[in-house]
Amino acid sequence: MRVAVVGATGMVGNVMLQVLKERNFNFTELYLVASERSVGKKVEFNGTTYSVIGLQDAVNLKPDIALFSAGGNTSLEWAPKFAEVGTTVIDNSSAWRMNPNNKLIVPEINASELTENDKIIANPNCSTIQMVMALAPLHSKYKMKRLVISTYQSITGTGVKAVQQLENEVNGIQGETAYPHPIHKNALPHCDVFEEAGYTKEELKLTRETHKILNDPSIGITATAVRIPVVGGHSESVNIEFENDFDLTEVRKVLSQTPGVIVQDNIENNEYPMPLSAHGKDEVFVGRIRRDLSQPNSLNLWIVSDNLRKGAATNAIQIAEYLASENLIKSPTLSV
Ligand code: A2P
Ligand code: 11C
Repeated sequence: MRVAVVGATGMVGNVMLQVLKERNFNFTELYLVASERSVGKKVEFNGTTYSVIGLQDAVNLKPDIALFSAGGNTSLEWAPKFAEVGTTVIDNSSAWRMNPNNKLIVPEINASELTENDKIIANPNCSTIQMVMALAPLHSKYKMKRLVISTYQSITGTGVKAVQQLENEVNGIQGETAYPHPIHKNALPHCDVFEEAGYTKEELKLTRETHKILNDPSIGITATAVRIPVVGGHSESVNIEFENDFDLTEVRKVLSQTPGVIVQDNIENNEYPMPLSAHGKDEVFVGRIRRDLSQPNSLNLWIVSDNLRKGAATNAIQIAEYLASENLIKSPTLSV
């Protein structure tokens, strides 16, 4: 398998490289791709020095798989060019997610939708992935009617510039900023851009992507997404109203038996999921599991995961692993 990582010099690209290595992803060649600014830059990875290449050179190399995390505009312009030469693109941006012709995949939930004809596959938004990982098994069992979501999101979701902004603010240095306000000692109810009806794009992603992944647009969903000065992962408070009643012990059992989900819920010992403990891990952590006592059939969960891992790099690489294991990747050099 010849693999290109597009956006290899960025936050997610970097973690993609680490995850490829950790999971022993079977690649014969690896192409590190970034903007023209980085072309020729040397990157050490797994004992080899790679020279960063540009997008056109990468297309010309016709990789089997391109893992994209270089922003929506780069994906919109370049993913079709890779697809045209026969490369299977797994795209971490929001560019293709809601397009009816592109699958939106969390492997544990809906990998079976994939076929060898899917040439641009969308990786969902980080805050959506971790949430649906916990909710999908509960939806199958009790049927979700309505979700009320509040997120507490890591600055790593914004990228290198945001991490730099926090560092500068902590050190009292003036510099470029990623946010319209200070992030140090602050909370911004503003993730991604403002869109319709007063909602941010991040809040709309949580709504629309959840409908698409669970294949159920009937679920009522409302979200508030908040950026906090944290680096290890995103946290989410989710209130769920089900159609059917549930037994709390059974809910815990369902969650603890869900692959990729770990229940961390022992309040006697102050044990609950936190970004600090989720950092660097691939799992989704769920805790504070309790009934909402204000109305029937309702549950509260606290869901935490490393947004750069399961929320981005790991999920994308799991998609690649699934395609490889099911033999759904036709080598471009043979098929085009
Ligand atoms: P570069 O480092 O050359 O700017 P982050 O989200 O962490 O800021 O990272 C964004 C990633 O996407 C980086 O690898 C960046 O490369 C890459 N990138 C940004 N714009 C483009 C572009 N127009 N073409 C290719 N890669 C891009
Ligand atoms: C955030 N979820 O933390 C974003 C980062 O749609 O893939 C990724 C943006 C996206 O702000």
